[in-house]
Amino acid sequence: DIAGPRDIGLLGIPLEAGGAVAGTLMGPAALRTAGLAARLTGLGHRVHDHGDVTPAAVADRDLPAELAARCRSAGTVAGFVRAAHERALSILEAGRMPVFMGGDHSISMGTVSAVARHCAATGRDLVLLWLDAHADFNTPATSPSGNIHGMPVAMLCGDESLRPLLGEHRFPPLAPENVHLFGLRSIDQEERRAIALNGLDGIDMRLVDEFGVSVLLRRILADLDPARTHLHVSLDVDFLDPEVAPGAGTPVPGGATYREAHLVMEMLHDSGLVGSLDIVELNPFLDERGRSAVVLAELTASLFGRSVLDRPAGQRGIARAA
Ligand code: EXY
Ligand code: MN
Ligand code: MN
Ligand code: MN
Repeated sequence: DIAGPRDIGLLGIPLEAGGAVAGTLMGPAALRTAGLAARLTGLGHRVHDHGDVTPAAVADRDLPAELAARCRSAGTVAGFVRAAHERALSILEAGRMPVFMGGDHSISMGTVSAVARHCAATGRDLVLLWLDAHADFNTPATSPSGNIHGMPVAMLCGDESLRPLLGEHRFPPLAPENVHLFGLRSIDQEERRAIALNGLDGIDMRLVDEFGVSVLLRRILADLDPARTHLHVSLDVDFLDPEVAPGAGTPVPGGATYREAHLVMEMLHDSGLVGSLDIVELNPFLDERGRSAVVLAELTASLFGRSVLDRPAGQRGIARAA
């Protein structure tokens, strides 16, 4: 339950090789410059900054030829993913709540796989909330771009062709029904088919417009038990509308408003279910005077309890009301 003060472990994963546009390697630095740690200590949490990962030395030739041929910079991405996995595990095993700072969305192949191992070891059910304009559910065989940041969800759901990126590390694949893609508005044809075929919960902006984020989030959270559930939130900056957060390498119009994003975080805080967070795809090179970095830092503060008014205990946890 993240209602009380938490021991938070920050970890930077400065990876840009998973995407087409350079710049996300500066993401961790921008989030630190936006005062992420101070915003969390200001809420009474204890924050330990573990610095940035040092990637393992992996070359394309160390990977299956087909994987290296179909995926851009597969060796480089693999080096960061393996390092992220190892460092993430040690933060979790130290009993700290990890906040992973990307870096492109490929980092989640390392972070979420570590969370999956930790949950299996501690007997908790892992539920994934993927806040993103994109499904990130391509495989090397279906990807239109070969960019690995469009594939992490497929890997986490057990796609065998992507597993070599993690090297000798193993993890229990996520159950597709526990994967909630939220904010969708740009999906490739093959992804669309695969989402339906695999039974992932896809929530597109059409549903957000019709029902609103609170109803849709409450539906996801309603029957989850904080005693058994570890909810991992993976926040892609392009979940937000490009007008709100321009520092994104794959922007898509029609994203979440500033308040919709904060409401999601405020409800997640009240649910007491969140055990770990990724903040990814921030590209400071495309940002405007750090605006997107500040928005992401503010959203993280909302996830950790920043609110305008004190809510009487009775009113908290509204996210879980039927
Ligand atoms: N679906 C497209 C692809 O696979 O190339 C675009 C993916 C964008 C991924 C960014 C991280 O969200
Ligand atoms: Mn734990
Ligand atoms: Mn993404
Ligand atoms: Mn995205």
